Order: sequence, then C-alpha cells, then structure tokens
Amino acid sequence: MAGPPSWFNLADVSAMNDPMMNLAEQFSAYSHWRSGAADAVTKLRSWLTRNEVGDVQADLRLQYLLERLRDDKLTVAFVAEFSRGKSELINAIFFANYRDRILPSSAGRTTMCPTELQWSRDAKPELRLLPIRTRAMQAPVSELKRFADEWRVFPLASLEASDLQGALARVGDTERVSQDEAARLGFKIDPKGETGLKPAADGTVEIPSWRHAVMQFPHPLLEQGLVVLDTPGLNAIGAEPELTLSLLPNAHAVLFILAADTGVTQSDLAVWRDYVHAGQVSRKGRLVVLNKIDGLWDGLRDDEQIGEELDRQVRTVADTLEISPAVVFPVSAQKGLVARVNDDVALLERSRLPELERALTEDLLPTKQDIVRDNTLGETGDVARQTRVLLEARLSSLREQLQELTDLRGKNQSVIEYMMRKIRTEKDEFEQGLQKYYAVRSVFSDLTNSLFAHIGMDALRDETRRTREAMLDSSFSKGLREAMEGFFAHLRANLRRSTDEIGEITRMLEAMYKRFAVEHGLKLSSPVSFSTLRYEKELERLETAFNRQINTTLTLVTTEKHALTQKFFETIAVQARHTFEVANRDVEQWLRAVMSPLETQVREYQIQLKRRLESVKRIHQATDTLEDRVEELKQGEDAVLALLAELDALEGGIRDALGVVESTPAVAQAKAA
Ligand SMILES: Nc1nc2c(ncn2[C@@H]2O[C@H](COP(=O)(O)OP(=O)(O)OP(=O)(O)O)[C@@H](O)[C@H]2O)c(=O)[nH]1
Ligand SMILES: [Mg+2]
Repeated sequence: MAGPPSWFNLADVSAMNDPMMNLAEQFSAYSHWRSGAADAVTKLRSWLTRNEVGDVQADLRLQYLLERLRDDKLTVAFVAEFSRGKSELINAIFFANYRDRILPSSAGRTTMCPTELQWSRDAKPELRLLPIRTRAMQAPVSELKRFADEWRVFPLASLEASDLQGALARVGDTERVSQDEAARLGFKIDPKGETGLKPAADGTVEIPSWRHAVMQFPHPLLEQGLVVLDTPGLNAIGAEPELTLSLLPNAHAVLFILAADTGVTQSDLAVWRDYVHAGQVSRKGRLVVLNKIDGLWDGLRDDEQIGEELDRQVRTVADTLEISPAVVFPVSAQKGLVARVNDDVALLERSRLPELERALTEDLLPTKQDIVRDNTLGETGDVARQTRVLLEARLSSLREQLQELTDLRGKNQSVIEYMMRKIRTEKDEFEQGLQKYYAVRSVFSDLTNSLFAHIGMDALRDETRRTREAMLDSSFSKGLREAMEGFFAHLRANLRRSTDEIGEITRMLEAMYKRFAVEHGLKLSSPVSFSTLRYEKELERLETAFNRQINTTLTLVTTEKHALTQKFFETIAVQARHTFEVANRDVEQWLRAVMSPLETQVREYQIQLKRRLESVKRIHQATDTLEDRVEELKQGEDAVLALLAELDALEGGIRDALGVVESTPAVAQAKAA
C-alpha cells in the first residue's frame, strides 16, 4: 500500500508560510497539541501504575481519556440544495493538494448520497457503499455501520488522484425503479418534481443506488481526525431523518452553501430551515457560504463595483436567513480550486476562499480545543487529586508513627504496652466504623438498583415496547399522538426520578464521608455531584425535532400507521436510546468515581493501622531497635514527599502540554508590572 502522497509535506508547506495551506497548518498544530497532551497523560498513567498509587478506576478513566485524545474526530459538514457547489468547495478547501477534482462536481445532481471522507487508524483505503435497499430494513445507518456485510466495499488501487476520483464517482450512481418501489424505500413522488422525484414518461423514477458512502483514505488532514461530510442536494431526494437528528447536529461545523447566481430560493430556505437552522438559536460553527461569485467577474464591472454588489448580496442573504452578515462568506469555490492547482496567489485572494477558511478554523478549532482541554484537565485533575489525598493520608500516618516512636525514646516497657493498647483500641473503633460502612453500602446498592430501574436500558426497552404496541393498537391519529407524546413524558419522568435518587445517593455518601473524616481522620473531600440536565436537554432537542417532523397534523393524517410507527422508532426512539446509553455509562462512571476514594482510603487506613501495631509490637519484643524504626519511617516519609513532588510535576506537564497559562496572583502581578 502506498503511503500518503510524498509530495505533500505539511512541514514544507508551513515553511512557505503560504495562505493556501492555512487550514492544514492550523489543523496540524491542533493535532500536534493533542498528541502532546496524550503523551503527558500517558506519563501520569504509567507513573501511577509504577508507584502503585493509582487504582483500577483511575487507570480506566485515563485510558478512556487517552482513547478520546487519540481518536478525536472533527466533523465538517456541507449542506445545500443541489448544484450549489458543495463538492467543489470541499475539493478546493481540503483536497486541492491532489491538483485535481477528487469529488465529482458537475452541473445538475451529482452527489446522490451522504458521503463521509475520513481515515481511521487500522482502516484500509477503500470506499464503502450502503445499498439504498437497506432502507427497507428499518435500521438507521449508524446501526448498519456495525455490520460490514451490509456494505459494498471497493478497495482503492492506489492513492493517486485518478483512483480516488474513480471510486468517488460512484456516489453519483442512480437506478430507475417503479414508483411503488421508490415509495416503499421512502422516496416522495411528485409529478411536478418540486417536492419529490419526478416520474419519467415510462412511469419509472430515478433513485440513488446508495444510501450512504464512507470513503477511507490516508490524507494528511483526515489522518489528523478530520471528517468531511458531503451531502446530496437534500430537498427532493428525501434525506433520511438521521441526517437532521444526528449527523448534522453532531457536526462540529456546518457550512450552508448558496449560489450567488440563484440567490436564496424557496428550496434553499427549506433546506436551511430543516437541516441547518432547525429551530435552534444560531450556534458556533455554522457558516453560510455565498458561492460562485466569479459570475460577477464579467470584465465590465471593476473591483469596487463588484465589492459593492457582493456586500449588497451578503446583506440580502443575512436578512433573509435572519443571521448576522458576519457569518456570510462570498467565495468562488471553483476559482479557488483552480488557483490552488495552478499556484495562482492572486486568483486565490480573489476567490476569497482564505477568508472563509480563516473563519472556519477560528470557529472550529478553538472551540474544540477548549472542550478537549477542559475534559483533559478535569479527568487528570480528579485522578491527581485522589492520588494526592491518598499520599497525604500516607504521609500524615507516617508522621504520626514517627511521633509515637520518637515519644517512646527512653520510655520503659509499660509505656510501650500502653501504646499498643492505644493502637488496638483505635483499630477496634475503626472496625466498628467499618461495620456501619458496610451497612450503608448495602443501602447504597439498593439505591443504585432503583436508580437503574429508572434510567437503565431495561426500563427504556419496556417503554419502547409499550409505545410501539399503543401506536399499532390505536385507530386514530389522536391515539398515535398520545402514544408518542407519552413516550417522551415517560422518559422525562424517569430522568426526573433518577435525579432524585442521585441526590439521595450524594447526601448519603456525604454523611458517610463526613463520619470517616471526623471519627477516623480520613481526608475526604465532598463527593462530586452529578446532574442529568444534559440528557434532559438532549430529550428536549429530540422532542422539538419530533414536533416539527412527525407530530404535525399533516404528517399524522397522511402517513399510514405502520409507516409512522416505523419512522418514529427509526429516528426518535433510536436517538433516545443513544442518549440513555450515554447516560447509563456516565452514571456508572460517576458511581465508581464517588465510591472509589472512600474504598481506597479505608483500605489504606487499615494497612497503616496494622503497620503501626506491628512496629510497636516489634519494639516491644525487642526484635527491632527503636532507632532503626525511626530511620525507616523517615525514609518512608521522604519517599512519599518525593512522590508528591513528582505528581505536581506530572500535573504541571499536562498543563504545559495543554497550553494552560497559570494565573496565580504572583504571575498575574508580574505580568501587570
Ligand atoms: N462559476 C462557478 N461554478 C461553480 C462554482 N462552484 C461550483 N460550480 C459549478 O456548479 C456545478 C455544481 O457543483 P457541485 O460541486 O457538483 O455542486 P453540489 O452542491 O455538490 O451539487 P450536488 O452534488 O448535486 O448536490 C458544477 O458544474 C460546478 O462546476 C463556482 O465557484 N463558480
Ligand atoms: Mg456534490
């Protein structure tokens, strides 16, 4: 297999300081930053294991964090009516280094199915296509991605532009089928061809051959985690709800493309409303592109006139879409591509592509970087804090022993016997405390059981089944509506009950933490709290989409019951399940995170008690001299202090790798001075 094209070298490009590669450079810096962070986290992780100061839970958390840091994808989606230049724009922004068009781009409908361009470690360079007939299987694409045998695979012969083009040409494949078959596969038919597919004279309609395409190839940007999502002109093709509900909302950036020669048409507006804006307040990472501005370069108008005309068009677009003109970018994708292929800097400037790319990077990377940074600091901070608490407990216990033994210097046997009794009493008391701890643990496990009875996957499955039965049993749209609305009401109620139970668990743990702190001197900070708000928000978002797309009188009246039920479960219920899966994973992780510090400290405390008892015993039996023990403890103390210093340094290393600027008062003052 050939590696990435050897003539494409990011280092060379950055040395040229070339506006043409701005995005690539930024992206490369971002992924360099990420791998630096991963290295620093790896150091912490192996240090914890080597010194036996971490536990399984901490190790797992760091392992997940590392997986996320290494396999962190950044999705940029392109959405528009057909022929606005989505594919051309992708070619110009990301793949101009091939010095040719990689994605097919031509007049009329070209891209016929959503196409993901990406590279995953361990993947093979190939194009995977999901046949359109899998639409009959009642399973969303995300689910079918797990079943390789549903896809047609076309390996890439090489990574040359011609082989990439040859493979990607297939995303435009279509076939002719009867209207019945098209309808069965979920396509709308419209004799006028406005709101659906237009039948030909022989009564057949042309449908896409593929439902979804995933192209894997090792391009430098894709290797760094970029995923480009090209979409077909959506309005008439009958895009799948998954795109609106999952793929687009989860994309880190969505570019909505208009063409300067057509302006904002009714169908552009429909795409904007249904797929990009989708009822939400404007988000970061949503940009509008006014493409094909080269149409204005007619050789008659001068640059100033063209500039004025563009400003006017941008304002009109912004007014129509009710957005700020600052997020509308006039460009010429085609000229931008040509400019890059011919190394024509002047034409590239004129295409205005670099401005769009700047906005894209400025919007995209820092936001993403903030999330990754916060997440990494949060996870490693928790682990380090827990470890520090453990080490400090060990340290203070060593110091106590040291004190005890120092006090024994020159004392007689009876004092030593008294010491032994004292430690034994402490040990007994602690063991009594442990009895209470075990009792509370069993209450704790009852509470978690009832928590999972509400938030768990079984509960969700029951509710899904109940809703499906209610829907299939109902004879009027009122019944259907009630069943679907009931589904949401029920899930919301379940989340609310879980919130209550989580509150109860937190309070109980707090009380237990406090008791161990007061009675036995364990150093435990209050357990972190957990909120279900984000899942409630996610459900809210789903419900909004549901109300817009399914819960309308028109849809309810015109959609056949089974088809409606199927649609509801393929789109809404699948998403809800995903939300609950995430919630379950998060709750489990939280439960482990709040329990493990207590467990670790209890274990540590038991060990220390035993050691203290043993060392006094040994002195009592004169098998050991007092001075030897004191020396040994002092060495132990130094070792723990060294570990604490190392831990500080490792955390500092992580902060440095993440580029966190320390803002201690001293530093802030020094800066101000
Ligand atoms: N003049 C001009 N033509 C462009 C520009 N960008 C794209 N085109 C042309 O517009 C046509 C459609 O471009 P595509 O890239 O196929 O558009 P698309 O949005 O991907 O269309 P579908 O795949 O059909 O949804 C092609 O003939 C392109 O050459 C541009 O900046 N200027
Ligand atoms: Mg296209």
